[in-house]
Amino acid sequence: MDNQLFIKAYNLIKSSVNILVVIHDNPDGDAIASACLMAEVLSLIDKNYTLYCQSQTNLQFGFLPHLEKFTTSLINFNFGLIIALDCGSLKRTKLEEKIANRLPHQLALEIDHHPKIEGYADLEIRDPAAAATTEILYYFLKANKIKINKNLANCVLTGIMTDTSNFLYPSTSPQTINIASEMLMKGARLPQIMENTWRNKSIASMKTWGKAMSNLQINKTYGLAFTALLAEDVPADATEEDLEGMSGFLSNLDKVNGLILLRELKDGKIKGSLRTAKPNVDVSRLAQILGGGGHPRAAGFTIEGRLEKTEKGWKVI
Ligand SMILES: [Mn+2]
Repeated sequence: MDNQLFIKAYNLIKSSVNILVVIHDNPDGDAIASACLMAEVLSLIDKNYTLYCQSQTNLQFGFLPHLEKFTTSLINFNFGLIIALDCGSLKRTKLEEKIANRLPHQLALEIDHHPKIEGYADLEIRDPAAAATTEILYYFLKANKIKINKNLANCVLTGIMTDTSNFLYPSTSPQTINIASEMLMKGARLPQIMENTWRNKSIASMKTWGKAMSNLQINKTYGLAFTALLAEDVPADATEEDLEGMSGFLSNLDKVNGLILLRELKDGKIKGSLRTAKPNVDVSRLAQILGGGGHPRAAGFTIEGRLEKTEKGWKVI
């Protein structure tokens, strides 16, 4: 990527006062690690900043720096600079009105690895080939000669490990592995990251995953695997984090073009997750038709409705 763009971004940050860092709702490891990395950079140069996420950020990431600074509500919107990280689209910031109607002196910087949906930022750094937003942020640190301390190394590696599902997804490039290796040498703690992001499954989580596995079916016409979770299939004490990573795991199924996981949410909606391991299949196109989005290999959507089991499979009613 163009070093000049990263230098421009850092100059913009350095010349700004009162900065807002925002990530997408229901944040994943990459989004949270990206925000924590930016918070560390802003702390190192003594900037005033606010970390915002509409949803409560998961305590499992408590090992990352500045996690405790996240807020789910903003008192005002008098920020000089808004930095959106890993958001995919303006909609997922959950501040779309405020950002779209910001005052002319309020600038927006977007850093993301999702395919472009709309242009709203004054400065946009996007690389859909990057395995994680923290991978792009690594190049931001390098271009600006910011010394990578243990905190920054932990953030970069957490984003990479969670967004590639521990190097499982094809987005993992030779550079991704090189960066991960460099982060270990700079003090990132891989065992701690794995303990907190992968080896932390609860019994409710295992039971839900089991239910999704036993409901698996294959549509021979499209070579697609699909499965569904009704509201009653999910134990009451299961959290969103318990269900994280499930579709990625199910997509390990052999001899299919992809996987669709449908899950009834409590509010009368259905959440769909799409995954594929095939380089010639783009599941984000189907997700977009259904009002969602994502990457070619991993995408999702939310629709209104309930699920009903029929002879042929599942029907949305
Ligand atoms: Mn990401």
